[in-house]
Amino acid sequence: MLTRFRTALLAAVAAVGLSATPGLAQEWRGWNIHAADYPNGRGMDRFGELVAQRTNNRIRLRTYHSATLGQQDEAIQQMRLGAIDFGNFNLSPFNNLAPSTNVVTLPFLFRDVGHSHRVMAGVGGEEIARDLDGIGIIALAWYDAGARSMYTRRPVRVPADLQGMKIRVQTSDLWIDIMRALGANATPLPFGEVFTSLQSGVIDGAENNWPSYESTRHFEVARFYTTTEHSNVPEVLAVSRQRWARLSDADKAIVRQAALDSATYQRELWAARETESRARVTAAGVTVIEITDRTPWSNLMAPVYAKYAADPRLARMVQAIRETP
Ligand code: BDP
Repeated sequence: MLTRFRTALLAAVAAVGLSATPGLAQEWRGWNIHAADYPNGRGMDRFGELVAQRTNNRIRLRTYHSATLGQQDEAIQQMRLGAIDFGNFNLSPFNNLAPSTNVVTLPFLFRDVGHSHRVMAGVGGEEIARDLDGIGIIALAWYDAGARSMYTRRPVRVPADLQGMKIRVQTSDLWIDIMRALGANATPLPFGEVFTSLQSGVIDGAENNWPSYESTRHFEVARFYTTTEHSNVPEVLAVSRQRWARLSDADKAIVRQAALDSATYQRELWAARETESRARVTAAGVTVIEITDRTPWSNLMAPVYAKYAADPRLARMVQAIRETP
């Protein structure tokens, strides 16, 4: 109720802001789930600096870090309404809204980070941008999110260890199917609720990349990290269609280029932070269970692929991604 009220209020505020005369200074509100010093937060702040610089402060961006504007699913709805102007989102929370985002979430699809960059610069990026546009969100650039692995309160060495465990996932049917295929029970929860849910034992584990596992302090309550590296789902830096539609072509070009420049910066920071976060949690005594042969894990994904590849468009995307060098 409160949430709905807040969303309506924000939409009203945004509508007033948008009716301002074009050409006058405008301030955009941006959503970020992570802390300001996380690579994504720094990327978004860089985006804002570049836009301000290149428009002589006509367009000023302010990023609200640490999910102060709400959790991810709520923020996506607010972007669609134009109540939030820009944001950095993981692509999995779009799985039920934008079909092509399922493809880049699929387990064990990307060979390495270079492969994912080439896919996002080509077929993956194009298809996803088209689907996001269809729901009122303009994709500007892709941020890195590394590989996601399992982390749990009890050790997981083989898939059978997950049998019956409650594993937190993002809101996405595909993630529920992935966990089912692994024998676990998927528990969709907002990111901000994972720590206390792990602590209280409401869930047995979750899955994420090294920087998120570390920055959220989930490692203090889930002490086993199993390097399944099962998904490399990337992130998007996006602007609401309401804002976008009111920009001149020249400003659109400035905003897009600033987003691309910020992604180059975020990707550099990301690579360094992955190493740093891993070192930090290891120093804090986390048990890292190294998976060297992922075949037993990827074999279990056959039903997941069969289900999602039943859609001819998604099947074509999977094929094109496999053929991307
Ligand atoms: C992090 C993503 C963030 C997601 C979070 C999650 O950067 O956008 O909200 O995972 O699992 O890696 O919810």
